[in-house]
Amino acid sequence: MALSRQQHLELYYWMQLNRKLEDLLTVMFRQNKVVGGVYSSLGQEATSVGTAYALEKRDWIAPMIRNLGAVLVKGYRPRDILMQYTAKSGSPTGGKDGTAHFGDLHEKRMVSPISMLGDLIPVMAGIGLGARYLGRNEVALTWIGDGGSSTGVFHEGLNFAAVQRAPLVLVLENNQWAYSTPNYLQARLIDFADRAKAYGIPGVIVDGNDVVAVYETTKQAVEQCRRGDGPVLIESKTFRRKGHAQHDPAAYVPKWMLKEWEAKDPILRYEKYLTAKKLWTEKEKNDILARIDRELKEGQAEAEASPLPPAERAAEGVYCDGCHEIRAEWKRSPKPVKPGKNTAQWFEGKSPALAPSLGASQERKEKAVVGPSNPGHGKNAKLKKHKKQRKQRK
Ligand SMILES: Cc1ncc(C[n+]2csc(CCOP(=O)(O)OP(=O)(O)O)c2C)c(N)n1
Ligand SMILES: [Mg+2]
Repeated sequence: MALSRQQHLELYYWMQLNRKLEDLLTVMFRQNKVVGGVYSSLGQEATSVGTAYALEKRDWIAPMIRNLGAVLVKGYRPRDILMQYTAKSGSPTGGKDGTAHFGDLHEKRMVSPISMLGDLIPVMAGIGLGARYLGRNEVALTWIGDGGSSTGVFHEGLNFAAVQRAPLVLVLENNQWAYSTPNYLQARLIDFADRAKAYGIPGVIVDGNDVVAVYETTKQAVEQCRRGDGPVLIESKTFRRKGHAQHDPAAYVPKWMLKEWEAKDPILRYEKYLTAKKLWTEKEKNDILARIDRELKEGQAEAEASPLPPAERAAEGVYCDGCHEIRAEWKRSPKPVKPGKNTAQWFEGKSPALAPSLGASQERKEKAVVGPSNPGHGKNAKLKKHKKQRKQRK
């Protein structure tokens, strides 16, 4: 599980690419070249990158507005992003949408974000369950904010995922603010990870500005899901260092708070770590920065040269005319990946008394539901008995 030197350098590359691409988008926004909004993830790069980096190619993500880093790790290139934000015809949506609303269900396995906070949670639980039915051991991961965790669908989705033991990793990015609402007005909790208790699933806390810790925690959660013992809620403690979007100067954020979090900048912190652990040379750092610079320049030139989509295409793709193909074979595998029998490990040290009984009672319940001796019991049998008695009375 330990990261190789090469992987350490990759994490640095992705975080810097995330930041520098957003810096460029901000400049382009001010030049009026961007169609739609730019939502900064300044200070949150370690969360996006570290979580996505813990996944494999076969796994699924559904990003939120501050997860550009994850989108890049999943395989989109700066040119794709720049075309998308400028609504050019070469963009992933062919210029039909700006901002972050794009995805790819076939190659990259990225579900397009939707604006309704929380709605991706049941969607991703379903994707994880779908994979299990098909006998594929894949994990679905999505993110939610401290604010988004107050929605009804957060609770419904996570509860559903928990009872189904869906292979879902939910990363709750506690960046302390939801627009201008501080997180203490969002929930009466110090740790949002405690929300997990309501669903009987593990809730873990990670320092969201420490990319290695984020990666390692997510990797563990992913493995837990692969074993069939999902879902897992990870609270990443971090900070939103810009306003909600470009229009918001965030004057409501106290200066001292901002300063405190600037000092915890995830990229500067990681640079110090790489140097202290002798994981890189000055030349390697400069090469990475030069590569990013080159990729952004090329991407921007390509995006600016790409035309806007022709007006005739406005009606295309509104209704499906063979553009969507159901590729999955909806046959249950003879050997489905079964849900795990207990989640005891994750409860260790938290509630040891509860852990074994939770596993055992769950096992009993699963047998009762799926066991072959079921049909004679329950509602049907009672109904038959009732009908028989009525007949006899007549
Ligand atoms: C269900 C729903 N309610 C309200 C909104 C409007 N809205 C968009 S982002 C946002 C704040 C979200 O805060 P948080 O979840 O903490 O995420 P952050 O912006 O901090 O990353 C709100 C209220 C929405 N998109 N969906
Ligand atoms: Mg927030």
